[in-house]
This record gives sequence, C-alpha cells and structure tokens, in this order.
Amino acid sequence: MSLQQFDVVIVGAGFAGMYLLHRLRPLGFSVRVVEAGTDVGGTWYWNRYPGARVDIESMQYSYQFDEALQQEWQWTEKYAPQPELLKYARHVADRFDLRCDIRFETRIASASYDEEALRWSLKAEDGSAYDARFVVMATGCLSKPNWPHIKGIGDFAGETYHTAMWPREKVDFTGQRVAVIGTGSSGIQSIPVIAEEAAQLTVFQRTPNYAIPAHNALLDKDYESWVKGHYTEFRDQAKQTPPGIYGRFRVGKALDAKPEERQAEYEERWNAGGLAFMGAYGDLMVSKEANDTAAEFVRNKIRDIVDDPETAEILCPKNIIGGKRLCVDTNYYATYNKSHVHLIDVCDNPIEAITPAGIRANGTNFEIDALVFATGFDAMTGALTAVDIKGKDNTKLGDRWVDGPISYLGLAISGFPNLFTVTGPGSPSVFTNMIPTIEQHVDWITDCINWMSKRDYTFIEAENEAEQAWWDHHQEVAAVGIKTTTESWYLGSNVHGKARVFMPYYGGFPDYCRKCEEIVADGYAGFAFS
Ligand code: NA7
Repeated sequence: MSLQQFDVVIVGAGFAGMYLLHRLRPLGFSVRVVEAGTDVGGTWYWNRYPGARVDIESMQYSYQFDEALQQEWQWTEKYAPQPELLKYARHVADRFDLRCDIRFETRIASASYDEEALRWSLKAEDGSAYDARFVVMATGCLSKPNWPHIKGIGDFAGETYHTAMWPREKVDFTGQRVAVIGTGSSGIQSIPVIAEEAAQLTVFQRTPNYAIPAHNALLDKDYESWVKGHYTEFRDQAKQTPPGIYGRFRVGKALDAKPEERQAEYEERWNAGGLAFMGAYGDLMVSKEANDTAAEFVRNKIRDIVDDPETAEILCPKNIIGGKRLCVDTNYYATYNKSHVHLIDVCDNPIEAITPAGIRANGTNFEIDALVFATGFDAMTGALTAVDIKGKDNTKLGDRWVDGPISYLGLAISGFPNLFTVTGPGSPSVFTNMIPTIEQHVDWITDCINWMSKRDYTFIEAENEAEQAWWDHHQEVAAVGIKTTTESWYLGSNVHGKARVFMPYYGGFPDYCRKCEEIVADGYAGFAFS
C-alpha cells in the first residue's frame, strides 16, 4: 500500500478526533483521522452493553463549539442512552462532513519519529502507512478493555462478552444463566437490564461501589428550553466549577453542619440524583470523618433498598465515597431483591478459575451459559501504550512510562516531539465533563499547531523540566485529601502489573485552563520549538 502524507494524523474518531478534524481542516492543514471502529463515536461506539448511559446530564454532555448544533440537537432523556449518544456523534460527523477524511476499520499499530525529517511514520495493522508532521492521539481515557488476571480466563465454552467490546447486534440472554464479573459503572448499569432477561444472574463482586440513583426520565421540555435560552451563561458557569459541570457545589464543611441538616442535604441530593451528590460539602474528599457521613448515608440507603440484610451488607462499600468513581444507577440495588439474582462476594477469596462450564469461586462451581466481564479499562495510558510509539532515540513510550506516566499537562510528552495527546495523564479529563474538556484540549492543540505554522516552526517538544514541574505539582495536588486512599483505575491499580501512579489532574478544570492559557501567553512556556 502506498504511503500517504499529511500535516496531521489523528488517531481515533471519538469526540476528540472529530472536533480536531473540524478545527484543523479549515486552517489549511491536510488531516487524516484513522479509526479502528467502523464508525465515529469512540466510547459510545464500543460501549454498547445493555443499560449503557452517560453519567453527566445530557444537556451538558455535548459540544458547544457551534451554537446552531447545540440549539438544534434534541436529547430525549435526562441521561442519554448509548444509542442516542452514538446517533449524536454520527449527526456531528454528517453535519460537518467529517467522514471523507476519516479512514475507518484501521487500527494504528506503530508510530515512529524520524529525527532527521522531523516527521512521524505510522503503520496500521492492515498494512496502510501514514507520514505526518504531527500526530494527535485522540484515543480516549477509557478505551483499552481490561481483562482480569484470573486462571483459565479463556477456557469458558459458552459466550463471553466484555462490556467495553459489546457486539453490535443485540445479545439475547432470555432463559440463560448469566454471570457478571465486576461492579463498577459498567456492571452497575448492565446488571439490572441483564436481570430482566436472564433466567439466573450471578454477580461476582470484589469491591462494592457507591451508586446514586439517576432518576432518569424523559428530558423535561421546560428545562431544555431554559438551557437552550441560556446556553452561554450555562456553559460559562460550568467552566468555573472544579469538574466543569453546571450544578450546586457547596464549599461548607459537612462536619460544621448539624446531623439533621446534613441528613436533609444528602436526602435532597439523593432525590435529585447523579454525581452532584458529592457536591453536598466541600470537605467530603478532604476529611475522612466528613466523608464517613456521606458514605454512611448511602450505606443506609442500600440497607433500606435491599431486602436481605446479608446481601445488603455485602453491597455496602467499606472504602470512602468518591475514592473510586461514583456510579449513577437505575434500579441497581433493588435488582438484588429478585429471586433469580445472586451476589457472590469475592473480596477476600478471589475467583479461583474460569472453567469450560463457568466460574469456580469460594469452592463452588457456578455453571453458566454466558459470561460478562464488566472489568473496566486499562485507563488513561492503555490506549496510548497499546500503540508501539517510538520517539527520540527510538525510545518507546511504554518503556518511558514503565514506572507510571509523566506528561506536560496531559498534552505532550518530552522525548516525543510533534505528538499531542488529548486528555492524557496529567490533565483533568475523567474528573470533568469530558466533551468540554476535550474541546479545551483540541482548541489548545489546534491553536498551537497554527501558531507554529505561522512562524514556520516544524518542531515542538515539551521540555523535561517543565514536564517534571507539572507532574510534581499534579502529584502534590492529588496527595491533598483522601482521594488516593482507595485503589482505583485513577491509580492504575486495577490492571495487573501496572505502576501505581495517580493519573488524572485533581486541581480542577478552572485552574488547569488558567495554567494552559498562561503557558500560551508566555510564548508556550515549557516547550522547545524550531
Ligand atoms: P471499573 O470501574 O474499573 O470496574 C471494574 C470492575 O471489575 C470492578 O468492580 C473491579 O473490582 C472488577 N474486577 C476486576 N478484576 C476483577 C477480578 N479479577 N475479580 C473480580 N472482580 C474484578 O470499570 P467500568 O467499566 O465499570 O467503569 C469504568 C468507568 O467507565 C467508570 O468509572 C465510568 O467513568 C465510566 P475492583 O474494584 O477492582 O475490586
């Protein structure tokens, strides 16, 4: 196959890749997006499991770069389901005529930097090759599925599924004995839906999670009109909050409130539903004692909802609330009241093996017809190191990051010139509303490439010292409070053998944006150009 040359190659056609293409093309750059899937949508293309749904309210989970787009698009539910999110991505691709510059069904296998030519050479699994001045990895934070480290993992004779690689055609569990391993967000969203079909559902839980009800419903038309009438203020206010989400965040301390006031506050937030529960007080992620008040509130809700006290106790998380990502559910805990749904606690005794007939755990053989892994992702770095990226001196990114990632702002990595990452480790990414965060990164990267082009610069590299200083700051911020006291995919501890390093930036979206703007105002401080 012939080599194709571009100014910019973008890896991934999710929300980041699509917007990058839309921004770069009119500036006169030749751009090619290369995407492994058959369509746009990224996360929402792959994660088609039953019950998959965004955990940020739909009215906020959308692009804001085009006023006509945000006015014309109509969500149907408070929290959009996966098919509608995919439809939105497809609508954007069509509306902005993006598909002609996207090559689908092509997975990039390697990318090597040529120090003489100052260009990248990319090769795909299908043999196609690309040569580019710049590479932007728009590969997502949660896109490389994580398979657990369990003996006999490939031995099961029946159908095996992973929530992050769900088949495109409907999976029918009617009459089947189904097992789900994993109770993170994907498990918590899919379990109630699978339970509606399955004859028997057995859930293997290692760590219980906190889930706040979504109270999902058809989108309130008055609310939609109000938001659409105030989109500018709505978006601006969202950007002033640490997670970049419009909502009610209180700065007061939980421990300063009287117990009955606290109870009322938590009750109100439980009834409103969703991630805003953690906005009840400003010290919930700072003080363990404060956190305990919110955690115990949710545990009591679980005890109220789940009929069997033993099952309820197994479902009650012991760790802090908000250490792992909070889940937003629909009927999750109540599903365990169904007589055909069983919960197996594998916290102290790990699953012994996957066998041809099913799962062996706690000395029992569980015979099943279908096995669902809801075991998450090799988050933040997995999709980057899955590509054999070689920078200066032929250094592999995987080797550079063997003891954990390091990056300048989650945007660029020293030793890897002319390569950008969207929402990479060291950026707020998964702690924020992803689409606005993506837009901020894409705007920054696009402006930077354009700035370089105007000055005839062909080389940009993050400087070692600037990168280290940012990383030190990022780690210091993470160490404040109690966030890192829980094992989670934020720390990489969910992946066997992965270095335990806190990856997303915890300093909040506004501070992060300010830092990015200061760097630009300072002539892209911390970057070397030629
Ligand atoms: P998560 O949140 O990483 O959840 C994965 C789940 O799989 C979690 O409950 C894990 O338990 C469990 N797991 C992993 N390996 C095993 C083994 N060996 N045995 C039993 N259980 C296991 O992934 P999700 O896909 O649910 O959600 C990821 C994000 O997507 C989510 O946070 C939202 O932002 C959207 P563990 O907790 O590690 O003990």
